[in-house]
Amino acid sequence: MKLHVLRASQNCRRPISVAAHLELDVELVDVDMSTGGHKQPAFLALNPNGKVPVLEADGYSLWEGTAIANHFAEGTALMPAGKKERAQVNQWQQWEGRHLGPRTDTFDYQNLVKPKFFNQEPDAAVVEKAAKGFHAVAPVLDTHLANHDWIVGADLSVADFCLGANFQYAAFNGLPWQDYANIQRWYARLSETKGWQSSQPSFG
Ligand SMILES: N[C@@H](CCC(=O)N[C@@H](CS)C(=O)NCC(=O)O)C(=O)O
Repeated sequence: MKLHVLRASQNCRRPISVAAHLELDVELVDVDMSTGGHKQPAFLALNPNGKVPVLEADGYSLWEGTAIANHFAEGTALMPAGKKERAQVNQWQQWEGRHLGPRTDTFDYQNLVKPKFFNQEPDAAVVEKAAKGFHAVAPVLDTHLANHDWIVGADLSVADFCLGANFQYAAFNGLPWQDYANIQRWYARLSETKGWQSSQPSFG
């Protein structure tokens, strides 16, 4: 299987970290976005959205990082067997995609990507709006983690990797997460896992 990626992206970190944790035989293929590699016909045949990540497997392709992460996790210890727990994995992933991710993405893009790749200043108004949005949703996760070591049940699951990607640059992208001690402790726990350590991207 080939996983086409931009290693620095939080969307790609989700399936990359799960594959690394499970030691799956997945070849990472770096897509050169600077030359539009993701808009070429061969790439668009795999993912008509022209975005990474996309999995190229035997006879099929799969896009959306969380969907790929779940596909990898299926049938392993990272995907709970119980119906209730699987629904909770789904719940947190949906919440991440809709409420948390857009806010953390903004910090990555405005404070890291724009200055480094486009030589542009962050847009202060956009960052301020994202900070407000982040503070509106982060307490939900922080409160949950006050009495849970992991996102779902008692064990590490694919949900931890999917949510963890939101915080991969929090130490230096200006994300205002300082007051969320439970998120920080959980993220430190995730950072000790094999999958997280062996998928650490270098930004740039
Ligand atoms: N919802 C998608 C988002 C994928 C996405 O936005 N990927 C970015 C990299 S982080 C991309 O390929 N952008 C290129 C473009 O939009 O032209 C996922 O979670 O996989």
